[in-house]
Amino acid sequence: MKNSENQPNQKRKDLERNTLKNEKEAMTTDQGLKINDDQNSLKAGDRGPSLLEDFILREKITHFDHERIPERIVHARGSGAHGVFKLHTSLSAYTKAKIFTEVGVETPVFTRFSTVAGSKGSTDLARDVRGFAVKFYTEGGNYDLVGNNIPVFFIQDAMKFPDLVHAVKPEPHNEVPQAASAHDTFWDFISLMPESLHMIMWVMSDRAIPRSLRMMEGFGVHTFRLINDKNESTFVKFHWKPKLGVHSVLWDEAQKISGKDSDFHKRDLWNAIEEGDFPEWELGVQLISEEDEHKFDFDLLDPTKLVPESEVPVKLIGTMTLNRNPANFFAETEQVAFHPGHLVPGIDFTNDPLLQGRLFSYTDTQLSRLGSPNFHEIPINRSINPIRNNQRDGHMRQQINEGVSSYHPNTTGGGCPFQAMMKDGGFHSHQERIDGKKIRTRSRSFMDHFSQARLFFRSQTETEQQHIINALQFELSKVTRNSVRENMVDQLTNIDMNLAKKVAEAIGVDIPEKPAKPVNEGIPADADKTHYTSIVKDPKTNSDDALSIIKNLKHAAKTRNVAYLTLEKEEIQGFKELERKLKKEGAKLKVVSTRLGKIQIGSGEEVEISETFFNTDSVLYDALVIGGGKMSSAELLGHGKVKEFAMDAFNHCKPILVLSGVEGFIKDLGLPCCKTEMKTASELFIDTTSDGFLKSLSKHRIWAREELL
Ligand code: HDE
Repeated sequence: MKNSENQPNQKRKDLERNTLKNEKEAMTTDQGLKINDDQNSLKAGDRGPSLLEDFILREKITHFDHERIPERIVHARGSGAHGVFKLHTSLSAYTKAKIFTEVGVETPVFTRFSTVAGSKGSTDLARDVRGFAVKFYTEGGNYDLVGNNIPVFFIQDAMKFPDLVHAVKPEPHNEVPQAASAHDTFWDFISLMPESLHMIMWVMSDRAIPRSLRMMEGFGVHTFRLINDKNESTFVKFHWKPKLGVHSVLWDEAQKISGKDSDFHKRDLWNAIEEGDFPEWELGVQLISEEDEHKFDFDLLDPTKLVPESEVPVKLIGTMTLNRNPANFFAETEQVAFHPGHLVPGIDFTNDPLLQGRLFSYTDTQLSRLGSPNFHEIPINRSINPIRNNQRDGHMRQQINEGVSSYHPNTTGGGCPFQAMMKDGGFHSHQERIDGKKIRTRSRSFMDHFSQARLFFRSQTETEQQHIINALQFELSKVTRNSVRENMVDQLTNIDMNLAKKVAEAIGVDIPEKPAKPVNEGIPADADKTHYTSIVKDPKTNSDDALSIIKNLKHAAKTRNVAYLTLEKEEIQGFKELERKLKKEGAKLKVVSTRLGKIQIGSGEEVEISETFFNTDSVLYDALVIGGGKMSSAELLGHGKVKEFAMDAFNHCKPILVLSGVEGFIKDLGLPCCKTEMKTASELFIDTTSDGFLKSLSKHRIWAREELL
């Protein structure tokens, strides 16, 4: 018997022996009874019927039958990790929240990233907003910053949230499509809701198809308040800036990844943490004084607007490092319960009507999802500050409250628990003067729906603008009702005529000649229409570089995966040298060939073939090396999968290194751009030296190649 075959058996034997030896690890029922036979149910005779008496079988099956809980109504699919937040710059002039004043203190955190529309088992690479929720376990109680990877939202008022979610979820008659906005109901709703257009620009941009959860920005979205120890308030917008920079994949790539590895983001986050490449983000704040509340040409309370970084720079204050994977997905990532209303003294809300609605929704949803008002007692949700109050009982109560007193004020419990003074950390809502009629309306200051959509589009590079156009063409081409496509093009005319024309061209809609009158179907029948008419104007600034991914590109090859393609029969040359260079930059080189096993690498050494052409794919790598050795171009081309691998890498603008001897391979690939004339490697933006390749890798993609396609 070969050694490799023997190993698992040996392991199994060791395991069995240990289990028998270690009495403490004996299997038990939920009541603690040691189980002797977990393989067979209790029967009347060898081949007879099973007996109702078999409480062990019943317990096991009953528990299994109730294993599932309702998934989150939105953000059902997620990945989480533990970590720490460490402050490096104090905000003590603005807030009394200790996490933002005590420099150097490490606060434990649990962070969950998610997609929004898809169900729990859907793909990671859907075109969608990503949730970015952080729970800080502070000594003053849990603080949750429940944000997204896009700084604005689709709607201005919580009242519209169920409509938005119904529109984007799979259509109710046939439950199609899963985790996709490219369908009639979503675009019908959007085409009638101009307030969503700014967010639509972001969702159609590459932000909605991140390369990795580790390479996304995060935003608190709403304007919040910081409150200092003099009870003075400063408006604040929160930002998370990833240390690895912001990077995305291409839409064609995203769709293919969804088929090849729908856990791509989950696996990437998990592996990075397991390998010690701990993802890091800088927390940043934009601070706006109370006096400046009205100095902007939009309303700070409107969640469809951002504060341009060109107007208020982001001040970086601390670092979040995710350094530990959950031990159990269900217990931690699934059961974690975030809430924008989980606050600590020093942070407070504003009257943003979307935020105000969220403050109701999150506890309400946990009651049906986790099934009890005691969800705060689940380990992942527990505050590190002891809980003392007069809330009692309820399903699955864990805390054993002693004594006779469960009310306040009392003498029976010696007056405990006491109310905390403000100076001792007692929470006190910010006092804000409110004078107004009770009225169901939207402020006129919320009616400019286009200028920031335009600012976003105009701030993008040409490549990024083209990606937005491509995304809109794709999404709207999936809409079956022509009237919806027309309405959508009308909406786009108010953002940018060129954008609207290019989209119209591809989706069978008449090319618009002038901006259309904005629609707003949601106006109540007897409302004053002038109050609701959209304001169409230019943004104050014409462009803000912070909004573009490419203009802020962080050059780094760190944690990138490079595939080294080779046919198994050849000894591969120069591998060690290349691996060393990549390793120095933090990148990983993996050999992909026709079979698993080992391959010779020159000096008599061997290297592991970690993937094969049949179990992996170009879209799962950041870059490609086409191996040296004695393989001929014809041999490589003869292998269909090698060809497909290389074509995809080329089309997705990935760095490619062609080692000497196989340069001809690329020329013979039959690239669309080379049909009439032969192009050289450099004309195709392909590297032939490892140093050039490393530079390309650190730039993420060779966008110039898109022009050849
Ligand atoms: Fe949420 N949202 N949301 N949301 N949201 C939920 O709460 C809701 C909004 C966000 O990883 C739900 O526990 C309403 C904006 C994240 O567990 C639910 C409105 C932003 C997560 C809910 C919004 C978010 C949620 C579903 C409009 C960015 C996942 C499960 C008024 C600032 C948290 C749950 C996690 C989850 C309601 C809008 C972020 C139903 C009513 C804006 C990251 O309570």
